[in-house]
Amino acid sequence: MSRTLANELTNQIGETVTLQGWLHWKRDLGGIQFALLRDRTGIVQIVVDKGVDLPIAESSMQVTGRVVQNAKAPGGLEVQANHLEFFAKALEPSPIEIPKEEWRTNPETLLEYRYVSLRGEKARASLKVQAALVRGFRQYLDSQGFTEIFTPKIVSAGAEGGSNLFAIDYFEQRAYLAQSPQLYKQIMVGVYERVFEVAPVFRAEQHATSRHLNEYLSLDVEMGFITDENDVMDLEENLIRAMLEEARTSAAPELKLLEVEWPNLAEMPRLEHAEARRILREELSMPVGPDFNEEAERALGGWAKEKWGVDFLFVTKYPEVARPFYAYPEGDGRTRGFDLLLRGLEITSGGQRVHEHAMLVEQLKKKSNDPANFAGYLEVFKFGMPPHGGFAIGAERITQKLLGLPNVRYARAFPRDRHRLTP
Ligand code: AMO
Repeated sequence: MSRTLANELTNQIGETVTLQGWLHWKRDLGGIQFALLRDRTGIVQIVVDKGVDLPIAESSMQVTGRVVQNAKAPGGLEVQANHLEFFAKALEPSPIEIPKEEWRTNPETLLEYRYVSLRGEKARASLKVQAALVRGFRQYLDSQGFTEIFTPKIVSAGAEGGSNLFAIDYFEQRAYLAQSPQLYKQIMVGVYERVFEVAPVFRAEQHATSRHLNEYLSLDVEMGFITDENDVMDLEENLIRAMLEEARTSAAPELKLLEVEWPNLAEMPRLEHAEARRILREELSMPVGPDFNEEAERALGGWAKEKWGVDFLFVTKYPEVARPFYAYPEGDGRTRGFDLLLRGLEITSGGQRVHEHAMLVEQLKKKSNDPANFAGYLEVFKFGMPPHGGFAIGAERITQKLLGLPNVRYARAFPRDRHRLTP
């Protein structure tokens, strides 16, 4: 037996084929039964004799039959079954009606029964687009001389400051789940100049929001021998174009199914933080602090779309008070740190980093960090670190905004949020 996939049937009209997949849906029309079989490439209509006892939807199965044209069937083809076999019959009706899966139908239920709701077409399509974005990330950076690295996720101190650290018992010591690979990717610049990592990171976010996860996939980049943060933004612009191009070419049916509105990739303007703040205050009448909250980001995104027709917007020269100790200070309260917004949501933080030992100790102290806690990290700065910088893209956030998902949770197979540890 050789298996034919749903998307290969157009070449097999009139022939007998064997398909494998899941019973997506079934309907008994008295004289005849219709079923839909779903495999990794699509959905096929199956015509089944009335005498056959079809099991519950989501049973896994094999169908042998003849491929015929039928204008009314999905894709214009159907298979007239003459033999059916079931690998594992579903034991009970799925708690989610998979063919009717809808974004807005009770999100809690979709997440609760993720082990089956993920089989829905939109859920599958979303994560497939994400896989293509991540593939594009790797491919582009490979092509630019970057080396992929794998850094520890059990660490002795937080890298991003703040209180959102998960503490764990590490034998006799206190350890933490890594908030980011920040310190390690910098150390690795001293080894390879250009590095990237694709790995989960952990944030103990106190509040459940539509854009925060407690575990997310961080797409990290770090590069040495830069002039300033503009080199880093130049790289990120091209990287994002390459990631989206990979999605556009390798996940075209998924993007179509999700009715994705393609963003403007031609321009990604760079707006200084002080100017962004002025716009928010004066033009949009919004009270703003040094770090923009969700509403401010959304307003700024809307402003940039209306004014310049852009979807991506860099906010540059973040003030020191809103950045971690490793951000390179300009000496006037600003840093060489930036954020990138997509459709009014921060999808990236990045910038140039401090590369001199003395300045780094200074910056740590300024942020009330005890340099002793960063001893292992500081060591490398005694050994000729070049000017360097980088950024991290939140994989779920870019997926969420590209696809227009209402919640970042749908951009992760098994989201961890304030109240969710299963499935
Ligand atoms: P930052 O903390 O801003 O920077 O995180 C970088 C990017 O990660 C995503 N992100 C999140 N996504 C989902 N849930 C969360 N709780 C969450 N927190 C952050 C966002 C954000 O822009 N070390 C720096 C990066 C660098 O400078 O290289 C860092 O981690 O998309």
